[in-house]
Amino acid sequence: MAAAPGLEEPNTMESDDLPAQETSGNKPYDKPICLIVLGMAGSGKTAFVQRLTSFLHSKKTPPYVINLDPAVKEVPFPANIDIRDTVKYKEVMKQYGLGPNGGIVTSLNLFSMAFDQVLSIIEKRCNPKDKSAPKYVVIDTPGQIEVFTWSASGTIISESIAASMATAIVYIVDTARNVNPVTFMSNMLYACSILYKMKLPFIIVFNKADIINPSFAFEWMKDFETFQEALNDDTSYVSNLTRSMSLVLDEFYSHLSPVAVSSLTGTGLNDFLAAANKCGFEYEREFLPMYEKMKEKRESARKKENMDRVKNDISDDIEATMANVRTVTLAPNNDDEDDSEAEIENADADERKEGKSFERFVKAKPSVN
Ligand SMILES: Nc1nc2c(ncn2[C@@H]2O[C@H](COP(=O)(O)OP(=O)(O)O)[C@@H](O)[C@H]2O)c(=O)[nH]1
Ligand SMILES: [Mg+2]
Repeated sequence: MAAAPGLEEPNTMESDDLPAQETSGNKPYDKPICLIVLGMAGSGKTAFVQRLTSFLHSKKTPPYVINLDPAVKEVPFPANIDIRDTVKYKEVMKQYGLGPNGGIVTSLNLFSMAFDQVLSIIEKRCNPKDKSAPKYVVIDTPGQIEVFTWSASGTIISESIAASMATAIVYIVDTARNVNPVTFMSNMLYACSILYKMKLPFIIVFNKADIINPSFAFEWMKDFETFQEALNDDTSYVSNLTRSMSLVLDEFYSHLSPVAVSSLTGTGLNDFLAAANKCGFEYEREFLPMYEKMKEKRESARKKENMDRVKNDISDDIEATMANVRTVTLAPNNDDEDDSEAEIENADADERKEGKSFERFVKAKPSVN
């Protein structure tokens, strides 16, 4: 394997040493943007959210921060919404007889059921018309990545937010653990699968840049021949597969904004914000139309569901009315017997007619559905 640049370097890297991002000519995206922070356990999601939060505070643009990790002991940043205030993960484990992983997944599922309320709070707080409203919503997710990426709750949460404001996935990579090209490739394949699942703009953050300069990863992503060279010494089945996969991933890389960051020292955060800014425009250009269609579909499904409920209620009411009318018809009445019988029969016929005509009206009105 070719040695990655900076592999033996001490932790002396400054911001200028990091790969430069294209920041010039970027118009500022002036609406709020939500950043969902994902990554393997220990990659530094929480540390990144903490560092970004304090960086944004220092720039006088404090973000709106949400912690979705129910199992974290201490949240090292000021969270505006903390899942732990709503769901006690240890209680969930006890109540449902679950282990730690099941407890975390179920806690997130329970939280996602009330996410409509959370979303309306976020929408109110981040109203784009309010000049002092937060420009960034930052979400920290549970340590184990699959809890969010392969659960129904993760999809519900990310889709609900993305239907309401610009949203991007921030995928954190532990650079020091990805110097091996085969490990790097498997991490990128995971990132790729998340991109296709989440259908949102994507930023790859090569974190822990203070330990090792991520320029080797940038090279591998830019030029697959360099990556193939890194694999040269390895002729195993996995590395042969990796070689072929690298060609496939070329297309994936072309849609990415990779940035090098150290959550320990805070280097690279300006580059990160430039990438987030680009994602805001990308969301509006490529993803918003899809989310608007999804919103419309969901809205019309909701309308149809309400209409079906109304139809059911109506036919229940008609049946109940008919039953009443029949009871009244059968009840003995000695006064003006003939007159009242005739009246009831008329009412019965009228009810049937009204019921039928209302049913016809409902059926003939597809636009209401
Ligand atoms: N040197 C260094 N360590 C980091 C950096 N980011 C995170 N860490 C450490 O990596 C470990 C895991 O970080 P954490 O944020 O808890 O990871 P999470 O599970 O993804 O939330 C902690 O010990 C952090 O101090 C970084 O940029 N540089
Ligand atoms: Mg964490």
